Amino acid sequence: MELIKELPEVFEEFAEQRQKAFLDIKKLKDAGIPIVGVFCTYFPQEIAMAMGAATVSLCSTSDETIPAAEKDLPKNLCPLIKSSYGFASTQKCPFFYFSDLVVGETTCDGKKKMYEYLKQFKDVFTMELPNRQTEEGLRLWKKEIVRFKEYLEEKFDVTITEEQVRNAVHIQNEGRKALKRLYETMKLDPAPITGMELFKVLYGSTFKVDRSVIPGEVNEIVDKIEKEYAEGKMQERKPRILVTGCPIGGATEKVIKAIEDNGGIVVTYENCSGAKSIDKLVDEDTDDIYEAIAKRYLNIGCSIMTPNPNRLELLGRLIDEYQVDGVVEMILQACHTYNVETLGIRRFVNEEKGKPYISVETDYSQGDIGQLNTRIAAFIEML
Ligand code: BJ8
Repeated sequence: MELIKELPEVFEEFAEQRQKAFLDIKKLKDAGIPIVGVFCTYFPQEIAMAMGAATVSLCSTSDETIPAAEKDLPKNLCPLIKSSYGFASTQKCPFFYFSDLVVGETTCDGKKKMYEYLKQFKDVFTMELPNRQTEEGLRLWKKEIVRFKEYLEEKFDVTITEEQVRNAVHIQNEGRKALKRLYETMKLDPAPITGMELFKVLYGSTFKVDRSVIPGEVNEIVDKIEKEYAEGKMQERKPRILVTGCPIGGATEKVIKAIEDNGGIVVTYENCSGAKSIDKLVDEDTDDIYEAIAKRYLNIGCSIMTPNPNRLELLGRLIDEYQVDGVVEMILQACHTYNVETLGIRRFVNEEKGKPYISVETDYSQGDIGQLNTRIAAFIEML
């Protein structure tokens, strides 16, 4: 059995996509294309894409700007929120700098209050996301999506047609299908690539400014992985880990590294860096495209929803389909909604799925790497 050492060139391209996107965005800005900066998986990307805008994920994954943020915000706030605010206030995020508009959603308390202050630096449009996945909630969210469309039309003096929205939905769905095809290669046992390699493509894809290139590029990677696997190139058999919890990226990649440096392999990500943002498509075969978009996004199983059954549904499915040996949950310090949900997640994983579970709480510093390694190594050893 030969281990994969090098990845196809196109994979490397994804790993560096965030840096590349800085230049892409500058070019688009110079060409007069509207830039919309976003933070969250609930953002209905198709609406901004429909008017020809480029959407960019704003910087939020480094501790570099946290000291600056702590001048204005409480210290005991989630690092993702402080980092986001710090990047905005110091103008250190090129994506924020070039954005014509920033869109937020009423998700967790810390984020929605932080958006109020972001208005000092940029135009901010905050969408009212209901916290319940009910019929009433769906009605409100659909109204918010239409309100966002009308806001864009007025602000940028454009008309967004239904055909443009449907076209954007199709592009996004094709991208989701390709990314899903990629992460589904991890159902193979032994796994074909490492969890870090998978993560690099998933994370890199969120910085692809031209979303229509995703299917071609990702399918090329999948074809190569499948071909090499058939030829015997794969990873060693290791305990198969599912990662859940808060979004991972930048500083918190240390958790993936700790798992894979200590004898495990991440075969699936349930969080916003993985399946949560890709799993479901928008129904294209519908008379009411706005309702279909609203349904698809409202059903995302984030801990800001109460109750939050869709997280358990996805988690259970992934545990089964990926033959998971253990679940690692990463909680960002002061993230109350995910932290409170750990009790229900632990019970579900232990009692309903019969699998071991560990939660690790961390921030954006690198000071706890020793402790993370010790705890995760002990967890993997008992699998
Ligand atoms: S859909 S996970 S991207 S809200 S970690 S800022 S919840 S205190 S990031 Fe998230 Fe959208 Fe949900 Fe995904 Fe608040 Fe928690 Fe911080 Fe969080």
